[in-house]
Amino acid sequence: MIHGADDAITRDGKALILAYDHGLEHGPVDFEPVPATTDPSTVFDVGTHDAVTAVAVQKGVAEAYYPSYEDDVTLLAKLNGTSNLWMGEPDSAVNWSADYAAELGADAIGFTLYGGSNHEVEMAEEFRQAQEQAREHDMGVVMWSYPRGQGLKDDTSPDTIAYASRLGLELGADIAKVKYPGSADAMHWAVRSAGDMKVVMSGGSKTSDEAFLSTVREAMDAGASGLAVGRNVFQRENPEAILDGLEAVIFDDASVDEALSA
Ligand code: FBP
Repeated sequence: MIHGADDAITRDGKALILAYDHGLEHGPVDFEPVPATTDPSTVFDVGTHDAVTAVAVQKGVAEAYYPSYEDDVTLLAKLNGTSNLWMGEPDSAVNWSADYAAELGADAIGFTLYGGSNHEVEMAEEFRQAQEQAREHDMGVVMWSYPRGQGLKDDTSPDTIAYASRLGLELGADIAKVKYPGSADAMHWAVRSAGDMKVVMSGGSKTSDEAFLSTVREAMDAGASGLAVGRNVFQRENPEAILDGLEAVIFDDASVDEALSA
């Protein structure tokens, strides 16, 4: 971790990353709740909300849509990703380099590591190359740290998530994005395990406003540095309203009740 490398994708040291790589990872099925989100412009428009510190997309979406948003949106280049059609042991193709992402104007890279997968070793080596290239361009490095694979019984247990965040520190990320381990205590352990590196919570499938804001509040109280979220924002008819609430919780330390009326 290099102090300050993540400045461009944080505000007051906190991050609210809007993830929109679902078209690759899950397929267009994720756009069905709000069909307009099939068009990347719709989600880039959401990404211009003040609360959003970066928008994470894959190469093709960045190439085609980011040029129209470069003044209003901070680009986080999600370098690897694989479709849901892949049925093998968890793995992720590297679809673009940090060099090319820098050329397109990205301020940070995102990279998935499936610790525990039979492909962990190759993925870590690919991460090494991306991380070192990102350093040359002073880009922030965000690890989607998702332990999963044959050897793993429970991919959100407290120890697994603490290990996930620790992998980010050990391998040189500035921020690790981890699944919520189910309790404030477990999240606190994951944050402590990461030393000085920032840990953000992953959004997950859509829940109610109150349930979602409560979990984010818990994560923040446990020391998280924010959130990386997709469906819980773009699958809402009014994504701006939940972003207002998230902004209150993450940046203004608001309670859930205050955030619900933000
Ligand atoms: P959500 O907030 O919608 O869960 O998105 C976060 C994210 O990491 C996306 O970047 C990615 O597309 C997706 O989750 C992958 O989820 P999974 O591999 O668990 O299906």
